[in-house]
Parts: sequence; structure tokens; C-alpha cells
Amino acid sequence: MSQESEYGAGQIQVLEGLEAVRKRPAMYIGSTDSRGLHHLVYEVVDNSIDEALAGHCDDITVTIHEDRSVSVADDGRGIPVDTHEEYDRPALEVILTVLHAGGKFDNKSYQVSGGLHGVGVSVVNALSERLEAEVKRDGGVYRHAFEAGEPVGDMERVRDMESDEETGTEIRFWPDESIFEADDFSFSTLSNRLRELAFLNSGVRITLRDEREEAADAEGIVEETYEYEGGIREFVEYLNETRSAMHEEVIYFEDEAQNIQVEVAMQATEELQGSIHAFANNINTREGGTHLTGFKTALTRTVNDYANENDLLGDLDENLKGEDIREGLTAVVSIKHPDPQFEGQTKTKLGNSEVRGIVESAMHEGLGTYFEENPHTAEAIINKAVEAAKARKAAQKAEELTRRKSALESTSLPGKLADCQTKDPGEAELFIAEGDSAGGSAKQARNPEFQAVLPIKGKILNVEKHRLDRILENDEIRNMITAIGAGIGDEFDLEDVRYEKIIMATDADVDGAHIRTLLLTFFYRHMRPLLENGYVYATQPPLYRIRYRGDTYDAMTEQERDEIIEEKCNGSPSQVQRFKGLGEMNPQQLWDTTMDPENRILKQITIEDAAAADKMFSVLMGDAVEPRKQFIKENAPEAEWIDI
Ligand code: 0RA
Repeated sequence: MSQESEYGAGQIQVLEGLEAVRKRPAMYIGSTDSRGLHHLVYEVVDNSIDEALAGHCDDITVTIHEDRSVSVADDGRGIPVDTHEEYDRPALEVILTVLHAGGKFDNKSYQVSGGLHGVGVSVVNALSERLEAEVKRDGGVYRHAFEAGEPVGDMERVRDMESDEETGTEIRFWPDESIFEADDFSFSTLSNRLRELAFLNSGVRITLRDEREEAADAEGIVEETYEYEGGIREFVEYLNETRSAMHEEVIYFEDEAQNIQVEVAMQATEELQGSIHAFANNINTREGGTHLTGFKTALTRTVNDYANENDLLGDLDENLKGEDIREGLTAVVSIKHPDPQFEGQTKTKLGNSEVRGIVESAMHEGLGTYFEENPHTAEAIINKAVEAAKARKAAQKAEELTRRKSALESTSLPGKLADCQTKDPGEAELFIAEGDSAGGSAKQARNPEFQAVLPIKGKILNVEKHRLDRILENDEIRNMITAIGAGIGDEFDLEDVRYEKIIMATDADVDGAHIRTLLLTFFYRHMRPLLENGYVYATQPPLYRIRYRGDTYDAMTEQERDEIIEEKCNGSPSQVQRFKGLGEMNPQQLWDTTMDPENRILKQITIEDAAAADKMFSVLMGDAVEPRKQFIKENAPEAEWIDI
């Protein structure tokens, strides 16, 4: 390749054409579903965040337009527009059409973001039907447009500006409908990620605007701005909004070593659920890694050291365990590394081994100092951890926990479960049906070859409010654990899961929504890999069935019902039936509308964003009433379906 001479040794990059991106989009952006679609936005925003981290940009605006395109505007230096010598084309064009070109232009030693895949804006261009770039730079406004990644005409300087001062980049793109299965940007998905980015990069102001008609009609939120001077300190406050904190100020410290920045913010709460979120270069490292290990190790050591030195362990005859200390603790650990190594199944596990020690010593020093300066808080935190240790030991002593846990692993399947014939988890489906009548119908309706049914009684236990020993006493929960067959909590093993589709079949009413949330809370807190790997689904049964001259039509919404009546039935249907609940359908109807893989509509529940999910569960399931009302009001009508 002729270009190779341009690169220094060790910097040789393979220049692939954008054609490769269009052929195998998933290799570059992970997938072509809704997640991939949103990834396009993040890829562009990451470039603006890089400008911000380099100190040249403080305002980023993301707009979802009426025509379903998205634009990202920033007030950075603007993508360079001068001629790129190697290509003899404007740099703007090169950056947008040559894969991996972005990095070559900036001598930033420290490109922090770059996204999960870090592929650059040219990938967004390749996957867009159309892309328009507008750059303000060098006293002028420049425009260039592209279709399917190919330039349309030449870059133009469209006008002069009065001053050289105003600079920035705006990129608007129309995702290619022939590539993406999804075409609908979700305000809540984008808002969660942009808010998170604003927390992680203090001082950057990010605005999200929704210009679509639906957004305005629902008198909903059409514009939100995220800006947090306090950075991850405010992130922790936000996560703890509905939890009772044990000390007013969030504990915060930062450190830098070997060009690696470390930031830690934490606050202990009275709750039972802890939540620790680790980020590396703004990426939510869901699978953990060396930064998280360093944090946990130092936390356990520092707390035990302080407790022993000050005789705070009382009659506890051993040191506190990590899990005792982490009970109710909310923490955000964020590191920025010049060369992060991402490993693991979903490339969200930080691998750089040097990070562990750096975080560990930053944490030991920072938390140690905090304890010395705030002895009352230290004591309260340790007392709570001692309580947790005692509860854990009491349960263990009675051999309850161990007995129950091992009983759950070995014993026979629950009597209420109608299991399927196949033993291949890849084919097997488990319907968790609300109530005995829906459960009964589902048992008759199912295809027993691959569909199992487990009826559950109405409201299961709210796991947000109980420790594991109580949770394991609950029959409905025990039945689910044995049916799924993969254990629970730390011992949960995805390999042992008996069904790769676990389908919540609940009614389309308020109670159904509540039960679904209780189930999701349970999966999220105690079987999280199920959600992380996309094994959890919800049925979406139709609300109406319309008959006309021997034909049957199903409608998911009132609007769809009216359209069918108008268009298919000439305005006068023979019958319109409203399904109030699954229990009201006869087995045939249940099969046709909800269980038949050929016809049914399933909603796959995924965790896009662990911090947002965590916040949602603590708001929805916690004690504080006002924030819950507020949350539901803001997110209605789709509160139950918020993308987590
Ligand atoms: C290459 C070089 C420079 C800036 C950028 C790219 C840049 C890219 C994007 C993408 C969205 N917003 C952006 N802002 C800047 C540095 C240019 C210089 O040295 O002046």
C-alpha cells in the first residue's frame, strides 16, 4: 500500500474502504439493531467530547430531527478544511471518507473517548444514506455532503464570517435504512448516555433536543441540558437521589500517575443494594476490570485497617468482607488512560494491569485521609458494615443460606413448572405467566417441544428491600431460580441457564407493569447476566382483535385499531374485541397472538446503561414516593418500557 511510507514504524494501519464497513457493519459498530443505530450518535459525540477534553469545546448539542436524522453540533476548533497533501483533498473529506483517518490528524497524545469501538466518523458516514458536514473555521463556513459515504460534489466555502473566533463542527446524518433494522432514535436512551457523558466530563454542556412531532404532542420533554460542574460527585448524588445517604458530602478524590487519571466518588447509604459503576475512557466497563479490582481491594483493606486501629469491629471475630462493606455503597470509579485495553465478551472489561495498583493506592490514600478527617462518618460506615457481616454470619450459621442455595442447585424442578421437551437452551423458552389463569391457558396453548410455562402468583417479593436470606424464602422466587437452573447472585452461571429466552407474560395493565418491574428488579439484582446477554423478553400481546368477513386482524394500539377498521373493514367491522388480560384469551388466541414464534411480538429487554438501570430500579422500587411519582410522570406513558 502506497500510504504506508507515511506512517512511522509501529503505526502502520490497514486502510480499508468504506465498502467493507457497509458490507459488515456489525464488525464496526457492534450490531445493526437499535443499539447500533444509537451507536452512530455516540461515535460522533465522542469526537466532540475529545475536543472538549483537549480544552477547545464546551458546548455540544444533539438534535433528533423531524425526518429522523440526527445532528451533533459543537463549538470545538472545527474539523480542518485545508488540503491534505497525501490525498490532495480537503482534510474534512479525508476524515469523513477514510477509515481510521481521524487519529492521524491530531497530535493528541491523549485521545480519551473514541467510543467502544473507536472507529471514527467515517464509519457513521459509510452507514448513512446522507451526511452533511458544516465547519466553521478560518473565518469561513464550509459545507460538504456525502451519500452512502461518497462525496457529493466538492467541499464549498459557503460564506465568510466576521471573525475568526467562531469555530465548530456540525454533522447531520440520515442512517441508511437498508442497513439498520431499527430507525427510531429513543430520547431516553440518548438522554441516559449524554447525561452520563456530562457527569463523566465535568464542565461540558450537552443539550439533547427532540424536534419530532410525537415528542411535542405528548407535552413531553423536548429539550434537556446536562452540565455538571461537580462531575462524578454529582453523578453519585443523582444515583442516590432516592436513597438515604449516611453522610452529606460525597467522598471524592482524584489522582494521576503514569499519565493515567483516576477519579473516585462514593457515598454510603442505608440501603441494602450497593451500586458501583466503573468507567474507562468514558466507557461503562460493565464487565469490570483492573480499575474495579483495585477499587474493591483498597476499599476492603482501608476500611478494615481503620476499623482495627480504632477498635470498631466490636464482637465481630473476623475482618469485614468486601460484600459487607459494599452493602448500600454507591460509587463511581472513572479512569482515563492513553491506551486502554478492552477485553471480555462485550469488550467492556479493562485489561491494563498497571491500573490496578494505581487505583488501589489512590483509593487507599484518598479514603484513608477521608476517614482520618471524618471519624464520625467512618464509624457510621463501619457500624453498618458490621451489621451486614452479622446478618450474613447469622444466616450462614443456621446453614440456611448454604443449604438453600445448594438445595436450589440440585433439587427437582418446581411442581408448577410445565417444562419443555428440548434440553437445548438455545431452543428452549420459559414463559413466566402472571396468575394461574394465564398460566393455565399458556400451558394448553404452548408448543411443549420447546416452550415451558411457569405460572407465578401476582406480586412477587420486592427484592430491593430484602437481604438474600429473605429473598430465598420466597416460593415464587425459588421456583424461578430452580426452573432457570443457573443459581443466583455471585454463583449465577450463565452456562447453566436452561432457557435462552425467558419471557415475561404479563397483562398490558398497571398491575402487569408492576409485576414486570418486580421481575426485572429481581433479574437485575440477582441474575444480571441474563439481562446483559439479552435472554429476557416481554410479550406484547395485542390490545384489540378485529374481525371482518372471515378475516382477523390484531392491533397493538388504539390508533392501529382505527386504521384497520378504516382500511380493511370499510369502516364497519363485524366484531371488535378488547383483550383485557392474557387470562381472558382462550388458548388458541394466546397461541396466535402471544406465543407463536411466527406471529408474536416480543420485546427484548437489554441493559444499555447500568447506571441508568440502577437509578431506575432504586426510584421505582425504593421507599421515596415523590421521586417515583415524578419519574413516572416524566417518563409516562412508556415508564414501564423505558430503555434501561
Ligand atoms: C481532526 C483534527 C482536529 C480536530 C478534529 C479533527 C475535530 C473532529 C471533530 C468531529 C466532531 N467535532 C470535531 N471537532 C474537531 C484538530 C484541528 C486543529 O488542530 O485545529
